Amino acid sequence: MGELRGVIFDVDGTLAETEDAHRVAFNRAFSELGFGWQWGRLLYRELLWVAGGKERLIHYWRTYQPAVLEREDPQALAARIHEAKSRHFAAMLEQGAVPLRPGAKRLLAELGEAGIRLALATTASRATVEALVLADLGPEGISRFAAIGAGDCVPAKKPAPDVYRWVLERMGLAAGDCLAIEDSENGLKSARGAGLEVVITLSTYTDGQDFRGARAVLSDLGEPDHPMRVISGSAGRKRWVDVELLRRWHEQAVRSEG
Ligand code: XBP
Ligand code: MG
Repeated sequence: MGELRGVIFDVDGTLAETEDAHRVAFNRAFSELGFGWQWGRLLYRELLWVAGGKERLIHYWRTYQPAVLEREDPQALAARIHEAKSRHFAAMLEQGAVPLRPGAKRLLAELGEAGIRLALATTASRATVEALVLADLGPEGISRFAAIGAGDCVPAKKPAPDVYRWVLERMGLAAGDCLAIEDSENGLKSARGAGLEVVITLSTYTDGQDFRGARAVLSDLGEPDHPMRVISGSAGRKRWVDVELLRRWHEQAVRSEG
């Protein structure tokens, strides 16, 4: 475990507060395809424990609409609805409905300038990720990431460690040379399972989850004019996350590893 050489960002809830847009996109897909289902915020908070939009649909039918499983092939129906949902989500992004969270754009730029490799590790589908990066980071955005682990690139989604292991392998880096930034308990478990130190930025749907094992839990990455709140861990006098603070947290991890 040496110097900090890579930072791996989760997408939904971390780079941007996307989940309510995903929820609305699911509801628009249900209406478009003639299904009477509508997911409210309370139900969606529960359904979000299942990572992956297609897996989430099948979980919903198993739990709340078992009759659907008797008359439809769940995989085929989930794929059909997810295609429509992803279209609605992309349309919302194009309208600028989902900006990056405080500090995300700034920190990505600072890390790039410091020569620290960037990657994304998400259970969202590749199409979803590409639409978000294009909308919020522009046409060159995708090329800034050394690796993008998304959706079905691994068989087991978060909280399984697979997507983080997949990304580390493609970055050509060891877990001990990197940090992960996440928003959810599932994401924390996934990254820790891959041996990564994790910094949590709480999001709308993940406050109150169990973040034991995180190096720090923050309200967000912060900006000079939008100081972060430190919920657990120590940021010293820092009021926003910058390269120096990430290096400090990484060094603390190196020292605690012995
Ligand atoms: C969050 C998810 C995703 C999104 C929906 O991913 O679990 O499934 O909710 O996106 P992460 P898709 O926090 O790991 O970025 O419908 O494309 O899966
Ligand atoms: Mg997330």
